[in-house]
Amino acid sequence: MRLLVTGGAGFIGSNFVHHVVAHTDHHVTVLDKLTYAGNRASLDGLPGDRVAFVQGDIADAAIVDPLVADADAVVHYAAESHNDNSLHDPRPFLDTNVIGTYTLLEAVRRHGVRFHHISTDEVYGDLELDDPARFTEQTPYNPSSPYSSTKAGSDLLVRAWVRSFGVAATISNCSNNYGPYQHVEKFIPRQITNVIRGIRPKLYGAGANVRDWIHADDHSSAVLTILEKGRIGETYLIGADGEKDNKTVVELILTLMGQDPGAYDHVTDRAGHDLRYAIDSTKLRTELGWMPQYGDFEAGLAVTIDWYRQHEDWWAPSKDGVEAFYAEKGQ
Ligand code: NAD
Ligand code: TDX
Repeated sequence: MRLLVTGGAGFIGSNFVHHVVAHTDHHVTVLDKLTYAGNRASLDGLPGDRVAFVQGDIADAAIVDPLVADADAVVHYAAESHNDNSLHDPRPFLDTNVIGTYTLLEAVRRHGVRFHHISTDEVYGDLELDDPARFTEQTPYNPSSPYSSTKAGSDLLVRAWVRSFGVAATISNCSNNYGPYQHVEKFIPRQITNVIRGIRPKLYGAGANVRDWIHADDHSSAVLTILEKGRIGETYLIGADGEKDNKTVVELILTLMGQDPGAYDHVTDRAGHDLRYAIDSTKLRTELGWMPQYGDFEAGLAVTIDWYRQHEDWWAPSKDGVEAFYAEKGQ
């Protein structure tokens, strides 16, 4: 297959391109705008006869149209992805997540191309900390932030284009990813690189908020499974039973890096901070036979810490700017 991967120079998109090259014969064209979050170096080392790169905006129909016409399937990762940025300046989230997705949908509709839309569990809002429930494909949409509301909007556009125009699309909603190539603005890489730089990790509020962690490579294998075996028009939730509160994760990072597990600061909480996300991925596991491979979060985190230790050249150019942005907000 010839895959068009949008956002393939970002965190999860680049992990997916590496996964596809290692595990399939597919050819990949990456379409990425290279915003602050995109990094061409995340695709270094991949074979030129398997992976092509085009710099461009998914909201630009003139760029999108010929690339979609040449593809057998589009896997759509490109997005503005950071909640804290969406609280500061929501506009790019509307432009990319809503208008960008609309532009891609119109192109796949014109050319009859298969579409897989990457989304997030945040479209479902949050759960109480003491609620035993987890999100399923039936959970009503209830997004909290400008980021998650634009992702919810993009999911609904995909559903409408399936129903109204017969577009051959699937959707997946995944929980929090960790692994290599994640931008230092995000929770886990921020704390790892803080410790490397001798800065104390920063925990929002009390740190009781729970996230359901999955390794990015498990997300990639799930997306490939849905692309190959998923039923058109269906939504699949992706998760690996990795619920942890933020305080536990910070303490684990400090311990794995040989520091005092209490050597972190509590900082100003995020506005509207979602309490807990948790995914029930029974449908994907039973209907499509997918299983995560990275069962041990602590082992996966240790490998991720090593990656950041060995790739300071990859993350260092972004670090000071990100910390200055957080410092202005008391975070
Ligand atoms: P990221 O911010 O690391 O990467 C986003 C990529 O999209 C970057 O390379 C950026 O340059 C590119 N991009 C942004 N705007 C663009 C535009 N207008 N045109 C073309 N390219 C553009 O994000 P990520 O964490 O890798 O997330 C990827 C996708 O996965 C997003 O759709 C996100 O909603 C979803 N998701 C993320 C997580 C997570 O834990 N990070 C979990 C579930 C779902
Ligand atoms: O310095 C920090 N300290 C802190 O306590 C940062 C950056 C975050 N946090 C908290 C906020 C969250 O409870 O850690 C948790 C994780 O934060 P993020 O890495 O910003 O992720 P989150 O807001 O949960 O969203 C992520 O998962 C779902 C991705 O960024 C989204 O793109 C995805 O949709």
